[in-house]
Amino acid sequence: CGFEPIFLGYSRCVLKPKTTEEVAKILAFCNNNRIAVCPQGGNTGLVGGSVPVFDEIVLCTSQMNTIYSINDTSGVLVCQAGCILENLDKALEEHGLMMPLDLGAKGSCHIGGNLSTNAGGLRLLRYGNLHGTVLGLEAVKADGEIIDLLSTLKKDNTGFHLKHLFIGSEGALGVVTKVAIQCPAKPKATNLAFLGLESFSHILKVLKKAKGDLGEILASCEMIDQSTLDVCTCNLKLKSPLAEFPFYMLIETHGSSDAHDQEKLNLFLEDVMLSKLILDGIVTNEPSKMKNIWDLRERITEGFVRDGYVFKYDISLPIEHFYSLVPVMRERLAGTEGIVRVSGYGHLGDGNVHFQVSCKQFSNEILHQIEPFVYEYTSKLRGSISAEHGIGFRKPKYIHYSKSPESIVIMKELKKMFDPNGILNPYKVLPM
Ligand code: FAD
Ligand code: 2HG
Ligand code: ZN
Repeated sequence: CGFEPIFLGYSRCVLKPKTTEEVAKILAFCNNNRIAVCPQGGNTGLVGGSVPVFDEIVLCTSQMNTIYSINDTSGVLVCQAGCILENLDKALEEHGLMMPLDLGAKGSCHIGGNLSTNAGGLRLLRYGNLHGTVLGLEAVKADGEIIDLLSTLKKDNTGFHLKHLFIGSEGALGVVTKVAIQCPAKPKATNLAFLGLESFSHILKVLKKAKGDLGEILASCEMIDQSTLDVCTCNLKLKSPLAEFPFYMLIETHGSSDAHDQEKLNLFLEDVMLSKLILDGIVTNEPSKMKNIWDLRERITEGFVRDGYVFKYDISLPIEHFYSLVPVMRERLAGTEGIVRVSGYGHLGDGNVHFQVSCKQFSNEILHQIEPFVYEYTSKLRGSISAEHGIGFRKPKYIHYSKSPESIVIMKELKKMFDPNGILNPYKVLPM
């Protein structure tokens, strides 16, 4: 993605198969010879799942980039797992369609990687997650057996829904080779509002009102605090169209009629302005202006890297608690040397906050002030310690904060059944 890697790995061998049959042969050989394999897509994952941590061979899907079909009427796209998300979006545009997911890493991440992490992103609020939009997939088990689950049907209740096991399993149960995905119509009208607000309680009120007033056209609802926006304006020198406010919201609408959508959006904005829920705001449907605003959101990950070392947490919390970790942690870390910022932003409409503590350089002392506190805090509120990025190499020992001992046992049993020799992505996802 053009910035420093978070995890450094080591591998003597990278294989780039072109077909499912080649993947099957590689896995059968590795399984017979007990060679560990790390499946890799665009390598944009944020928890180290795609990094060969010891001596695994890398099985990279970058050569598996064929689009098989796009059906204009049903909206179903069928393609190989190594297609880059942004390329799929471009190919769909000619058919009046778009991908149901969008994320800052779209220029590099692969659809197979997206499935394997059950990636969320910026428009999940409107189009749902991949467990809903993926109609079918093909995967190869650790022993090289090809499992054809590549249905293109919207409804199919015949037996257990095995595809879901591969969605979000981070390459631990098999290698996804093909995907069938339901794509929505590309909206004819897109509008984007960027709002400045005084407090998080106002954010909650604006979110509730946006859901009620914008209804079916609400596509994204993101929030950024001032300290986070600074990583884009100060570190990356991006320009914000608004003055400084404690909080910001991005609200995007997708619809089929500009006049209808603008009327709704303008009435909503007038109301929130008059009732002083927002302090200032701009709204635009000009593509270049929308891109500049989305850059302020999508380039946050990159901006943080310039702070030094970033402790990052990807957390789901009940919506009232979405931002509560930030003030709690600011107090906990007050006076600690080397801290650059403690801040939060994220997918407000999905209850998924990205919480970070950035420091000039890695410090064990700071780490121990944050962890395991941050996981205990999340667990007490019955939140998730990984909302959308997965467990990868970074978090197996923390999975119990979000999953019961019984469910971890079942996960281990499933792993044994799919991959009895443990060759697929060892040391990842499940605790040893
Ligand atoms: P990789 O990083 O290569 O792999 C991720 C995991 O999937 C690994 O465990 C790997 O072993 C496994 N894997 C990859 N391909 C396959 C396959 N074909 N079969 C089986 N296993 C496989 N994530 C979000 O959810 N929402 C966001 O908004 C978001 N924004 C991001 C913005 C930036 C700037 C960056 C750098 C990352 C962002 N991410 C986000 C994280 C990341 O982009 C996603 O997790 C993405 O889905 C990973 O895709 P990838 O192809 O890069 O997978
Ligand atoms: C986003 O929403 C991504 O921008 C990345 O999920 C979050 O860098 C991160 O922690
Ligand atoms: Zn995110």
